[in-house]
Amino acid sequence: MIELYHFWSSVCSVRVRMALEEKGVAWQSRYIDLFKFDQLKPEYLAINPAGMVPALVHDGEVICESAVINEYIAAAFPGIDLVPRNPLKAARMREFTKACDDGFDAIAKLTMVRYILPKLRKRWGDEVLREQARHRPNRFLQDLHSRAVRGEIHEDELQEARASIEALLDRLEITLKPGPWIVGDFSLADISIAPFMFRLSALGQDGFWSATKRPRVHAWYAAISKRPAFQVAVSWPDESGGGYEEVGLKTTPVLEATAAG
Ligand SMILES: N[C@@H](CCC(=O)N[C@@H](CS)C(=O)NCC(=O)O)C(=O)O
Repeated sequence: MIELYHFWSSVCSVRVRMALEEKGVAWQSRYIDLFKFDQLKPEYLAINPAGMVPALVHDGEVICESAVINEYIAAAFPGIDLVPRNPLKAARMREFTKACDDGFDAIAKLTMVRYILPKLRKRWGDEVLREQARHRPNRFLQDLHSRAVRGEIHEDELQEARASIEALLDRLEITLKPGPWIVGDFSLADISIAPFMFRLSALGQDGFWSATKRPRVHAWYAAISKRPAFQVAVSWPDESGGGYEEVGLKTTPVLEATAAG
């Protein structure tokens, strides 16, 4: 029995849905609505005391952290190899995944101002949001949410976040030189960054990898968008409705992206 505690748009949840889909693993959905604060309810904290999604439960064993979960999925289930057998390539894959994890804060800041805060405000008043911010699972999220509600995430900070995303994408452009995937064969490295890029594209930031600016990243994103696992993983519905469109963002239609690629 495999259960995944996840949320439709959570980039880390998309990572794990992609890995499960690539492996063809059947799983049960346990939906944690981050806009209803399900992640902070005692019944979920009993599963993941960190109060974050995703969490995978396999035969009663809980595994947390998307990169760790994906390594587990890669090792525990038959099917496509998601970790290279070559130790050096495996090391390169982990280095790249770590760089993506380190880049998460920058994505979270851009996401906060354009998507999360506007969507939360449609459901809750600022008083509730201020209170919930205090209960967020870690210092980074507590600070991000409380400053967002107070309107304290300013353009200079967002500019810094964009610069750090540019640096990660520069690294990706160089890494992709031999291709076709990040470490040669398709691996968890590709899965670790694709959901970040889907989010950036929903935020209207796909100019970061236009064909002229970063041609290899452009071609790589077109190729990964065609993978059925990617399409399934990014298409999980917003179970409380509204999607990205509710706050004026576009969900890049996956099939259209495929046709364009
Ligand atoms: N390092 C963690 C990060 C998980 C994470 O930050 N999850 C976000 C959604 S993408 C979350 O659950 N946030 C809860 C909150 O904002 O209260 C992982 O890779 O799984």
